[in-house]
Amino acid sequence: IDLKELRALKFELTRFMMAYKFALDEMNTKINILKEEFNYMHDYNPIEHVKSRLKSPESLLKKVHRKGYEFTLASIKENVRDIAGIRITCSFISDIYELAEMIAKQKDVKVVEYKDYIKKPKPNGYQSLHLILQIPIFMSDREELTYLEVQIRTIAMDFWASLEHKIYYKYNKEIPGHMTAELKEAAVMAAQLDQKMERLHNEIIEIKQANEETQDCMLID
Ligand code: 0O2
Repeated sequence: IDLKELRALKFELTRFMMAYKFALDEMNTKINILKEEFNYMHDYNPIEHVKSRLKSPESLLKKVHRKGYEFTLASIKENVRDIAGIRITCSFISDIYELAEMIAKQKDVKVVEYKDYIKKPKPNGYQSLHLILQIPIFMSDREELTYLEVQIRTIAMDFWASLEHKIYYKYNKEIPGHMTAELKEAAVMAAQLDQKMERLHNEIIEIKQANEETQDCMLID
């Protein structure tokens, strides 16, 4: 490969990755708008935190190799749909579905895949809602439809997934048998905690609504 070819390749690769960076920028803006407006309407903030990342070149190459995809930009673009990833941590399980719906019903967002690992957790206990989206990115000379993955989970789900991920890599992806069972047990406990918090949250909403109704009645009287 000569210098001219190398320059052309670098140009192509940089432009390829730019689309994903723009997809993240666009999605982050959408999430911030939803967050602010939801806060205004419902008087509380359903989003605890948002983290976005671009897949590293190393991790991207590993995935292409592992899945046996063709090594061309066109094939990578079509097959690797999590080059741009956003993880949203919500307060309650119901917030996850509400937020997913708010994202999915936007006109320029197409939900390509909807993977509900909350209703149906992975065998190891992993829980999260994954959306593979396609959004248009408007470049100087074209419109590029770009895939991105949005993972939405509660704080408890995130806590479990972060530590499980650390343990998984600590043991070089071979977790001892008893730990697998204990991790799954921990995932069930995290789910129970989420359900308890959801019940408390609903109770508080009901009390608040009842108080508001009483106040309204008093105003009318
Ligand atoms: P990273 O570093 O987070 O990007 P694939 O994406 O093709 O490998 P699949 O089945 O299409 O697999 O996607 P899946 O499993 O729905 O989602 C993959 C991503 O979800 C992972 O990305 C993790 O972020 C997360 N995830 C899925 N399963 C688990 C799990 O058991 N434990 C933890 N901690 N996270 C999980 P990457 O690319 O593996 O890593």
